[in-house]
Amino acid sequence: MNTPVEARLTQLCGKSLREASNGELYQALLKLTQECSEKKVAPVKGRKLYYISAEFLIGKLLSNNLINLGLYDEIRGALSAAGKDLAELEELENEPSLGNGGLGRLAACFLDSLATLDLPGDGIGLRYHCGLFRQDLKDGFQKEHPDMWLTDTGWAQRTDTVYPVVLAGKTYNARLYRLAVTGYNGRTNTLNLFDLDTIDESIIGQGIDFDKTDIEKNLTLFLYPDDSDRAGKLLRVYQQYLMVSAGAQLILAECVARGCKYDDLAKYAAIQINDTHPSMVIPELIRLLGEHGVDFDKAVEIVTETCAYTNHTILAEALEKWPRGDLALIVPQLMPIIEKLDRLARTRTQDSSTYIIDDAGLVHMASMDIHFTHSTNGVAALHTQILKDSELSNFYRLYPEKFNNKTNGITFRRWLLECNPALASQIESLIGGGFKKDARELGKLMDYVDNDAVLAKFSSIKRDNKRALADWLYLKQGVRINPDAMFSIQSKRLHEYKRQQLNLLFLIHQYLEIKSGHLPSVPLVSIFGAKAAPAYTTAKDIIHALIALSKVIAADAQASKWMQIVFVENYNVTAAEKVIPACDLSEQISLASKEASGTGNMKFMLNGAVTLGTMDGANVEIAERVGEKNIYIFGQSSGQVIASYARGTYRARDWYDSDFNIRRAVDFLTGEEMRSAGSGESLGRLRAQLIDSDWFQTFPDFNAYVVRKTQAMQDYAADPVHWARMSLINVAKAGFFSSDRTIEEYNRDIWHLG
Ligand code: 26Q
Repeated sequence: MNTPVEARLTQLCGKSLREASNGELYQALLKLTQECSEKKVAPVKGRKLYYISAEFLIGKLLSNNLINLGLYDEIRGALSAAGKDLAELEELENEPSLGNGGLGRLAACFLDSLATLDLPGDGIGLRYHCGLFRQDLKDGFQKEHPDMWLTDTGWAQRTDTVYPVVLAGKTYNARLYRLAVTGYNGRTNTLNLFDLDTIDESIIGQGIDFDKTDIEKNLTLFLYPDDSDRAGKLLRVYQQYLMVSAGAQLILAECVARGCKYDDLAKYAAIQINDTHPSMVIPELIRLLGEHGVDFDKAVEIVTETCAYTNHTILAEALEKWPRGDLALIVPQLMPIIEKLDRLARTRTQDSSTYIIDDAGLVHMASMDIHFTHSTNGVAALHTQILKDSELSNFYRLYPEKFNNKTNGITFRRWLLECNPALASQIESLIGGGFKKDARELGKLMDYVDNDAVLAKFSSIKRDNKRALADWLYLKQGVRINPDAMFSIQSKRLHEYKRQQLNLLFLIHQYLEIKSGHLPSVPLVSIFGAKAAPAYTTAKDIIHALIALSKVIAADAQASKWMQIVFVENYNVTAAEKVIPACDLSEQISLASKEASGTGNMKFMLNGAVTLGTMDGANVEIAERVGEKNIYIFGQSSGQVIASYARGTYRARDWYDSDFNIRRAVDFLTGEEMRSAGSGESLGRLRAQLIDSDWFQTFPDFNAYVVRKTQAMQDYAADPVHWARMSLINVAKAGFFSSDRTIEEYNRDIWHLG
């Protein structure tokens, strides 16, 4: 029997499903989804949200869209009846990696939730020709290659809309591309991405180097890697202004088309500024309103009422500050406005730490955001508290009413239904399908914590997922891992504050213990997935050390029975969907106070992993919900860390000198075994960096980490049923971390849409 959907698919193929090639089927499915999603575009009545972000890490869209449109099972069935495999078709899709990590993925989850909740909310961003670089780990070092993801046909549709944008006195045409965002059983919204027609991919040279001189050819060529050194980032300013100027013109055009007069913009639009990357939208809107006859004071009032700002970090080095000379060169039209805003801010406060332009002539983007938006939010309870108490305390004193928390969330459609269908259907068989729209219903799983049959089923799903990951890794990288071992996974950007080096030192310690006859309670497979910013030497040294250690262990017949290290090459959304469902122990081990929230922690929890973590970011809220018996917490508190930074007395060398285990592990880095598996130069640099600086305080938490991780391994080995119960409790308590809840809070407190 041919269903209407199947009939339409066949029609779009122009031949039977059996005769069609995978390529033809993929194109037909793309068309079919587009047709179906267009039917769900709904008119906007009241206020509409514009989420402006330099990054939208949306990942592959085929399965996601089929699930959200309710077509997944039907299409998969029809394909399989014709001898075709949906998973194979998915392989044909390039992943749009239009983000670095958490902030970009958060934006993608938010778009999914907005559409699912039937809220009018569109994204505004850039159509990078190359997303985050492709990572290659041959020879034990990270090499970067351009990620050419764009194909002639794709999800983002070219439009005839172009907006003029003036950069350094020259006019460029920003072309609008529109990508449909489908909600789960909800409406269709739009991700608006801007690009220039003149981009020239042939100017890419070695690796990800390219000719930096010609804006017309390179402006949207690359997504900028989250870089540790901020030098030579002028192109970032060009990109940011292209995005906000075209975005602001789009917003005004849409609102005017709906009947907005320029002075009632706030009734039609809410603009969320995703970190400081889009902050220039504030002066740009004031400038554009001015062109339409709105005077400066009124424009400031309108923009303040329309815009809100989200802070994603307390790392001082990541807060954007641009030399006024650079802005005067690239966006001279904004300088008089930024200067006026600075003078206006100074009439409100004598506190020079809150000025927009400082004595050195640096323009502080976050300061402009806090003064001239009506809301500043942090992304987890602890992070918001730290903003109020220390990082932004001077602003908090000035505007206590503007500060609020919005704990991050993740979309359960991608991070459960799509990536872990077996678990999703097991949950549905127990508590019904209501959790797909109302994640809090997962709490009903608590009725089964003592049900042995349910726990056994949970364990067997996890085992299957671990086997599937093992097969995938073998296929992709040729490594074989033991699916019966405990899987500990740390996958996230490589950064010293996230402390992959702490995990590294543990693994060295474990290896040395095994070599001295102290066997662990269970074999451990340690899986890493991480990209390092191309200019971030220490981060690259940590990758290299992990790979070298993995070789040392693999070459040792005794140790390799007990431990194995695998570095997943080119970790991205597609890899995350394979890795996360297979995890037993989720490593969330940042230095307390430094990880604003984390969202990987939520994805692992939702898929039944137990967290090993510090009291940082959203780990605190996870611990609160699952209870201390169902999470492994260790390490200094954020209060202790903040006090220690204030004292400035931390000396890594003292710990190295006085602690045998630390010294033994650190010295192993440059011992014979490691040097024969890796580069003496890189390993020596990492060892010196740890002893001479260790800015993110690995050593003080080392012993506590060893103790807690060893405990987790013992518990896992001793009582699998107990472990399954902890796993179930983690899933049951994950409901709070749905991005649907986060978006409802943004809407209730900040946006007031519809
Ligand atoms: C800035 C200037 C020049 C080049 C790059 C950048 C840049 C790019 C990306 C700076 C920062 C980012 C990304 C930051 C980020 O992902 N932050 C994470 O946001 C998540 C969502 O709120 C949190 O969960 C994480 O804790 C936070 O680290």
